Amino acid sequence: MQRLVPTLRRDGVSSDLVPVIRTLLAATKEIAFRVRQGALSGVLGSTLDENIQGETQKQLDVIANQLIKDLLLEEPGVRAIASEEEDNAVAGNANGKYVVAFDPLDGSSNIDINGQIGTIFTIFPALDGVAADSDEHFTQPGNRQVCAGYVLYGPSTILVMTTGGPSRVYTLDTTHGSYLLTQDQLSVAADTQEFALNMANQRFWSEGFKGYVNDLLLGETGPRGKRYNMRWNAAMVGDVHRVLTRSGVFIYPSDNRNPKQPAKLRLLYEANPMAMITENAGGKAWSETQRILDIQPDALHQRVAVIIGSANEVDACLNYLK
Ligand code: AFP
Repeated sequence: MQRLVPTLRRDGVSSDLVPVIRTLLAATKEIAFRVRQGALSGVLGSTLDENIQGETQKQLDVIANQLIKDLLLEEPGVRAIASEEEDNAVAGNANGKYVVAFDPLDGSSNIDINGQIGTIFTIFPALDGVAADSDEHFTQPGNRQVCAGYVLYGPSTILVMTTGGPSRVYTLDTTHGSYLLTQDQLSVAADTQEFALNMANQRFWSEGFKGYVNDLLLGETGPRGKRYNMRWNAAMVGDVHRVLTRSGVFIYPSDNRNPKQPAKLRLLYEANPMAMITENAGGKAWSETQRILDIQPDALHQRVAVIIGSANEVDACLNYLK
């Protein structure tokens, strides 16, 4: 089985970018270890406890953020980082060529139930002439990403990543601490009979979206003419991984629960990387009115609606929203 670095070389990844990816993934290996320790992770001593000044017991999501942040800020190729857990961009090396954004522990409510959780990340080129700590580095549209990936901490630890070419799957070999290529190319079927969305929000949806879901539920007796099944993990990383593996559509639509927050998921470190991975696996990723990767961000923690997965199902959903 091929290791990560030879695979990156085969994909023509720049020699400046490889160490940035390796550093990021080194942090995920430590997180994977912490996740496996579960409730013990906050009480067993390790080098991490020394790194986080004075804190010996931390929530896993705080630990995950600190780990990725600490390692990336020491990596010479990183100009800045942004995280779901940080209000603003944090400066790294002023000469670094890349900026990295991440959701350190997606699906954090699943920590307590021993369910699926993950890390989602994206890498952009740093902008010339822009201060290292400026949020501006992170307001580039997703079509400028040079790498997008997620690590799913499930029964095994899986990395799904694209550097512009195919979306590839690696599995963490815990005996040697290496990510090994286990699926050369993900490919999402265009059609599906599976959807993932939080049905509890139904009354807050637009009429168009209600109509779409209503027709899914009618199954073979309705206009869609086939029976659908539903799955919901409460962790985007797990739901999107299932969609990419078995086909399906993952949707978090806009809603009117809170007028100040019409959508839930974050563009920078959730929607954009998942959109690039999905498109490079042959799927489709839209917000309600445009391709996610073409959205021009106006804020670091901007939220967007997402419709991601099997291309024909994404199109079918979009038809109801016109
Ligand atoms: P947290 O990681 O902040 O708990 O949120 C996870 C998430 O943003 C995304 O991964 C899930 O798809 C979504 O929230 C689940 O949201 P619901 O609370 O509506 O189930």
